[in-house]
Amino acid sequence: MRANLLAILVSALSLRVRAHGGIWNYSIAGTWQPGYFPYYPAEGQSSIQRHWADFRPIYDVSSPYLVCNNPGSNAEKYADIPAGGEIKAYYPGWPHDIGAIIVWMAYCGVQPDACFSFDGIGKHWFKIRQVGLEDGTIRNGQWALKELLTSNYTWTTTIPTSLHEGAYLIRHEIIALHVPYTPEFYPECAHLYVSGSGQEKPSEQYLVDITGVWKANDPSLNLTIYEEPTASKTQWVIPGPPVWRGSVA
Ligand SMILES: *[C@@H]1O[C@H](CO)[C@@H](O)[C@H](O)[C@H]1NC(C)=O
Ligand SMILES: *[C@@H]1O[C@H](CO)[C@@H](O)[C@H](O)[C@H]1NC(C)=O
Ligand SMILES: *[C@@H]1O[C@H](CO)[C@@H](O)[C@H](O)[C@H]1NC(C)=O
Ligand SMILES: [Cu+2]
Repeated sequence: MRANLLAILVSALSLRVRAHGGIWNYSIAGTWQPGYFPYYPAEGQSSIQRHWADFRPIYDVSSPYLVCNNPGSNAEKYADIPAGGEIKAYYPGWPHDIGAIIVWMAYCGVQPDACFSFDGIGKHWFKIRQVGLEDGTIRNGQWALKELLTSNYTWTTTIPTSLHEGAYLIRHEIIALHVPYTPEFYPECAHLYVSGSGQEKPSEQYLVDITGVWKANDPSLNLTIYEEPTASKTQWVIPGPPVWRGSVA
């Protein structure tokens, strides 16, 4: 019954929302974790993922929804992962092949449930992985999103081994660049508790406020991939701070 309803809902909705998407599930240190499903009522769902309303992108770079999507309200639970562990994000499909994927974290606090009282606003966020244009030209080259399309719509990230233990938000962000002068941001967040003996935290130079990190006039974001001189460039500068990897490889 529920499965049928889901099938009907998804096929009806896909007519309108085909062009967009988001993360549906995570595999965390080998354990499968359902995501929050935006087209069901929040009631009855239990997920490590913060709530999001629909598959549409965020356009406004100063919107609080850029942090953990709209509305970005709390998950119901968190997942345990050791520092150095792997997190895989599964998308149910992805339609765009030009753009970057950036994975971020923010420290919520020492208690395992600290993210339930942390809104993610402020200078707390650091990158742990970023992939933009890997090879070729802006118009036709190998982008992170092309890699996503040929990897079972799965994006794998390792939690830095030396990261101090504690509760963290993890935020996956797709930046799609196929619409001229209109970058699309697709963020989703999940609650984690990272364990381990690591002692490191990223220093100031790695930390940013998400509502403020992107500039609407940044030439890496406000561009058209279809016209010269941009189309045939072989470099695309990934905006924002450097990636924090910690001192242990
Ligand atoms: C994946 O997430 C979707 C959406 O929340 C959910 O319907 C499905 O049951 C999940 N699959 C698994 C294996 O957890
Ligand atoms: C591809 O991803 C789906 C989840 O979206 C998963 O159920 C399936 O096992 C994955 N296949 C492979 C080969 O990893
Ligand atoms: C983006 O670039 C276009 C074309 O150069 C320009 O007209 C527009 O004002 C720019 N937008 C922003 C927000 O800077
Ligand atoms: Cu789209």
